[in-house]
Amino acid sequence: MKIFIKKLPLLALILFSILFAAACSKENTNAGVPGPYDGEKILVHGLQEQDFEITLGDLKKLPAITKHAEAERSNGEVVKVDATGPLLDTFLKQYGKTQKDFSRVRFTAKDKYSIAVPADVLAGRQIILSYLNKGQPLEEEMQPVRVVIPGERAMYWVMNMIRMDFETGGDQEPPNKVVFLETAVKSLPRHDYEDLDSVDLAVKISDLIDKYAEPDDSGVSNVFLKASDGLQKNETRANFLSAFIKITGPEAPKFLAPQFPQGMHIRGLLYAIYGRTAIFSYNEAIASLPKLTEEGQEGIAFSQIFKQTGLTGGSKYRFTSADGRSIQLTMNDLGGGGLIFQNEQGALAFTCTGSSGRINVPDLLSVEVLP
Ligand SMILES: Nc1nc2c(c(=O)[nH]1)N[C@H]1C(S)=C(S)[C@@H](COP(=O)(O)O)O[C@H]1N2
Ligand SMILES: [Mo]
Repeated sequence: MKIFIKKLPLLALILFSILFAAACSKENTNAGVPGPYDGEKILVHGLQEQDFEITLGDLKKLPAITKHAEAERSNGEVVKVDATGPLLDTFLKQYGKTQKDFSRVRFTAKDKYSIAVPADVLAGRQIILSYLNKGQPLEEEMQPVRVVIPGERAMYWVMNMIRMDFETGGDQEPPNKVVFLETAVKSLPRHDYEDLDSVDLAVKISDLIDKYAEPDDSGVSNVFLKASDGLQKNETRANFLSAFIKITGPEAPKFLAPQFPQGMHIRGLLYAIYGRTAIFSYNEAIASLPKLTEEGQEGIAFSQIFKQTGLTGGSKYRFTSADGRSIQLTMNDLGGGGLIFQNEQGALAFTCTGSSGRINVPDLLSVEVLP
């Protein structure tokens, strides 16, 4: 009896080990097990000369891993998974490639959700093309694949994934022009837009770009967007041009489109870079960036525009007002500073004091860096 009691912990340990091993191997046997969605296709673009399709069944034949991962949703809840599937790198190895060979990988879902995983995430993270969660097949609305990137926010975890675009090049050149959203929208058609139980005003991004970006935009394939809370995203040119910017109401300026799932909307948009033109929101900047006060006027420093957008400095700048009038200023004219502010009538303006004394630009529309 005494002996039996003494040995009980050992027995328990052995029993536990057997059960634990069984639990693990159960998960491993489920990896690769055939299922009703194995014929579902995923389109692959940018990996070979021609686009091609693979099936979930093909992915199930690759070595799989299982990883626990947690991520915060936009509403603050935490999503927890034990994701099983091959790594994107395991898939790419068959074609002699790795994640690091690409500037971005865009995943697109059946529900039209899409997101580009940027180079820094590709370089530092494991990307799981998961088809099991906690050892069980995915729910129908997530089939055939849920992308899981442990350590990254849930916006990258594309469920229902049916297309992968492997993109090279098209890296963002620094902008050489800034267009101020608040001035630009004054001359554009406004549309009623229903969002979050309120009807607000929005402009079509295609109207904005037609009127204010460089006429030759044939080279633009990717658009970079940044929100004041730090969110950064890349959008395809087509998605960007098909969308709206909501300019009044909750969360404005907000990038959105009726055909996008909610998760693709961007609230508190600070700027978007299209080609070499940055569309910049003064309202979002004044609400989120350090303020500067000059002679009793509160605004933001001209230098903030450079700091935020990566606009490269030059020796001369062209400041343009809404009526088309413009003025060229040198570094000396600027006196190394300058303030962008909103006057009592709500119009944007620029002011600086340099070697030519005080200079004012009313109704500020844009600033260009001149060669
Ligand atoms: N197919 C698809 N995948 C998606 C989305 C979507 O709308 N469609 N939303 C993304 C975003 S923005 C988040 S926060 C998470 C939400 O995951 P949940 O539905 O488990 O909360 O899924 C991501 N994957
Ligand atoms: Mo989200």
